[in-house]
Amino acid sequence: MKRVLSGIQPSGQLTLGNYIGAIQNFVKLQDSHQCFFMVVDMHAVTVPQEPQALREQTESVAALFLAAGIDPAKASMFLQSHVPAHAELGWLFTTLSYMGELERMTQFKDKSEGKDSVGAGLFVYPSLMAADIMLYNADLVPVGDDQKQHLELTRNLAQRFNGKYGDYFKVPEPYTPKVGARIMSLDDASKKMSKSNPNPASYIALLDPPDVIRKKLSRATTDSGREVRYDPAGKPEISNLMGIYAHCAGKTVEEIEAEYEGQGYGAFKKNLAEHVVALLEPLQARYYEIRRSGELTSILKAGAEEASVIAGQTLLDVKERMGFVLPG
Ligand code: AQP
Repeated sequence: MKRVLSGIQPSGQLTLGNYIGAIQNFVKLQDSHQCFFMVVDMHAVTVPQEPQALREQTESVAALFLAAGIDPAKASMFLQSHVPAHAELGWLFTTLSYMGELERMTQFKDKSEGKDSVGAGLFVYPSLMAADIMLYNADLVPVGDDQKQHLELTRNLAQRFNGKYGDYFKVPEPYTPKVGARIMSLDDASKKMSKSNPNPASYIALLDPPDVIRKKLSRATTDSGREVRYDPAGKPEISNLMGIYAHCAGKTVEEIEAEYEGQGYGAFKKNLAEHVVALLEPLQARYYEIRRSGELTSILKAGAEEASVIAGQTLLDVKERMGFVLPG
């Protein structure tokens, strides 16, 4: 069975972008692949986090995984910090990484832009991400478009390791949705929708109540004109909303164009909100049930135990190949 690994940072409230770009595919892949899905809490601390908020967001992301349909009987689900091999292989991969290639990462440039001081963790985090994937020798990594550059680095590091120490790692492939791999901000279609955006009107959070969703979508910026037509270059804002519509309603963009021919943006946005609400309402109900049940702790413990078996063996193999003296 092919292996799948992916993770999401508990760096804010999960958004519809995270769901469409990544989580939806996690759920799809768990039936046919051996899957490992993590809440990457060690990545979240590469930017400042309040301890209480980090704890809450970490549990929230894990509960949202379950609410979205990840089944712990099919996929191992765990917190990154519960499997210490991630930090250890992360360090070894940092030593394999070059400053120049890390400096080229656009996410680092975006997140460090205009800041007086930037943590070193933010700079080396792509090496940790590479280690996350390599620990499970994953074949496929379901991610949104914004993570493709980090995955390219992962592929390079895997090949670099294999070149130096002999073939060991697979070279993983990204797995992205055809439409919706990059959901854009509701207030600015030149920026991706992001959970850490300080403006909540820029994203739909998976836990936004129905009325908040309706309000955010009715106020979402749209291009001038009134034609509901999919043209990401010429009409980026309406095309972004059409991508969201396509996922939530299970329709193609061509079907949506036909449905709204001659109707203008108003009817489209109103129905879009109802499709998003219909998708998220049952997910939210399951989420609150999961939080109340207290089952999360044991699911995460079991997931970390399953992951540790594979991660621990990889780490030993890597250290042996690199020339470390293994414990007797
Ligand atoms: N706007 C998006 N459209 C499609 N996919 C997206 N993803 C993120 N934003 C979009 C995908 O969701 C997963 C989450 O990855 P992450 O939590 O490690 O961080 P990220 O990619 O940096 O996502 P955010 O929401 O923008 O988080 P912050 O604000 O903390 O940086 C990835 O698979 C990502 O591609």
